Parts: sequence; structure tokens; C-alpha cells
Amino acid sequence: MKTIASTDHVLHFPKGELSGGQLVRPYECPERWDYIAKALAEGGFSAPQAPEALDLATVAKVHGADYLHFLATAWTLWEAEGYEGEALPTIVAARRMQQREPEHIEGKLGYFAGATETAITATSWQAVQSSAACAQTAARLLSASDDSVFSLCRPPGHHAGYDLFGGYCFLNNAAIAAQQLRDAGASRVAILDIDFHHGNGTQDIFYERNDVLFVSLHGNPGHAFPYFLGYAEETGRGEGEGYNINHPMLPGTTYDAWSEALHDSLKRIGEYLPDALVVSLGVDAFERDPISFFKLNSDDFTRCGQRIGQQAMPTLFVMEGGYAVEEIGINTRNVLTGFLDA
Ligand code: SP5
Ligand code: ZN
Repeated sequence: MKTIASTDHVLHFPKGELSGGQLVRPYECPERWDYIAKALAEGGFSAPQAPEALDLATVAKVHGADYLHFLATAWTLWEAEGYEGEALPTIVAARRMQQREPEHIEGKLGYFAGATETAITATSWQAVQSSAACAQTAARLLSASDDSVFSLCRPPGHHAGYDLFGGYCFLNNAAIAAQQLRDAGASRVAILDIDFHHGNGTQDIFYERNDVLFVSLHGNPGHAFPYFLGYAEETGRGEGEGYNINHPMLPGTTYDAWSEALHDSLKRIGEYLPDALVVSLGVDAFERDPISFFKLNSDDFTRCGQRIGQQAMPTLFVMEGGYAVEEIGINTRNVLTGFLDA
């Protein structure tokens, strides 16, 4: 299994994340990438390959043009105001407000914010594009001949909606990979999202489409970020009706219950007969993750990978979350080795 990764990830490292009423050192930090790369090297995986240049035409099929322009220019506009800190939204386009993009950068940040913990810095956009390029390059390899590929994306992507950033995400790497697979000839693509958090951005992007099936296992949104999406009754709309499946689970969920949802999910994915499977691979379902509440242990991630491997489908793993930094490498590698050993 090849790994696609870009050292550009270090260009996104805000000093602050808004958490618990403070600006803390971000949970989503560059060391995450280092631990994963190290664990893969120690596990005998081949050295990561750099991505090809990102094709923004593919990105523009899953994100709005106004949003992409915002991401590309946000820092310049912010800096021009003379602000001292990193770009963070302080107001959002909430209920009963106008849904209209303002001229001022503070307004733009709020208009495109899906959450307010995530800062934009001077060099974030380059890191974000390189992360998406990893997913796109991995999708190209899968379309060409590879049976499975791992895209070591950082920053992650599954909270990025059609025109929303937040939850540490800017471009939806898994959605870009799925779109790339479709454009290269796949009739149907399934996305399995096993990150602890609901993949609200991915759900948003494909909610009215039946060519991409989205299935997510996650913390019940009544109790967990992103709070405002991820309930079981969200099943898709229009042509997409029946092609969105959510498995919210309560605090304390262990592998016994979690793996039942995984089995259900993979059964449904099998029935869909996809040409490729994209796995949004977060390992924040881990028992010692600092911001999550599931109870999977490191061996459970191996079992999870084995179960996914039993589908025997062309599979692209896209890195999402996981904040128990010292254990993120082993947990990620366990999913991949489990998959390969299935
Ligand atoms: C990709 C991904 O996993 N994104 C997760 C984004 C979550 N951001 C908000 C987390 C709020 C957690 N607050 C709990 C602090 C516990 N000390
Ligand atoms: Zn997560």
C-alpha cells in the first residue's frame, strides 16, 4: 500500500485553537503527521510519495467558487486590517440572519464558518491545497491500478462543507478523492467515515447525490461536535434520498457496539456495489483521545481494518482526526495492517 503525503503540512500550524474559553495549543498539530509517518516506516510501509499538483477543477465540483476565493484570499484581507492575531471568526451567519457574504474579512470569516475553533494563518492555504492534492493523487493511483492507497492528509477535511470551514478542516479531502474517482470512471463511490466526529462536511456535499454513498459512525450529535448534524434521520434529499446513513453512538461506546455499526455500514456499502471505497480514517474513537468519548483500544483498530479489508474493494484511506498524538501512529498503522492482512 502506497502512502501519499506532503511536507507542506507544517505550513498550517496555528498557535491558537479556541477551546474551553481559551486559546490553547491546537489539538490538530504537526506532530500528528510525524507520528503516523514514523509508525508506517517502522511497520515496513514504503516511504511516502509527494502528491501531484492539485487540480482545482475537481475541487470546484465539491466546493463553491466564492468559498475557494475566500480561502485563497482570507489571510491577505485579514493582514490588511492590521490584526495582531490569527484569523478566527467571532460571529456566524446564524438562524434568522442574512446569508450574504459581507465585504469585510470579519464578516467573511463568519459567513464561511461552520465552527469557530479553527484559525487561518499566513501559510494555511498552501498546506490545505497540498493536503487535498494528496487525496487527489491517491485517487488517481487507485483509478489506475493500485488496490489500496493511504493519503496522509493534514489538515483533515471531513468537516469542510460545500462552503464552510471549521473542525480543523478547509477542503474536504475525502470528497475530492470521491469526485476524482467518479471523474476517472467509477460509477459509484462509497465513503465510510470512522472518525469519532460526524463527517458533516462530507454529508453536506453529497446529500442530494446518489453516485456517492456516505456512511458515518460517530459520537451522537446531542453530545458531541459538530452538534448540528449527524442524526440517524438524516438520510439524504432528492436523488440522494437513501444514500446518507448515520450511526450516532453515545458516550462510552466500546468496540462491541461500534463494530455492529461497522458491520451494518459495510453490509449497506456492499449492496451499493461501489467501484471504490473511500475511508475517512480518523482514529479519535480511541479510548484515550483527549476530545472524544468512544472506547476503542489499539487492537480494535486492527480488527476494524480487517473488517474493512474483508470487503475486498479498491480502498483509499484518507487521514482525518486523532488527537492522542503519541498513539496516533500505531492506531493508524493498525487499521492499515489489519486491512492488508484481511
Ligand atoms: C477532524 C476532526 O476530528 N475534527 C474535530 C474538531 C473538533 N473541534 C472541537 C472540539 C471541541 C472539544 N472540546 C473538548 C475539550 C476537552 N478538553
Ligand atoms: Zn474527529
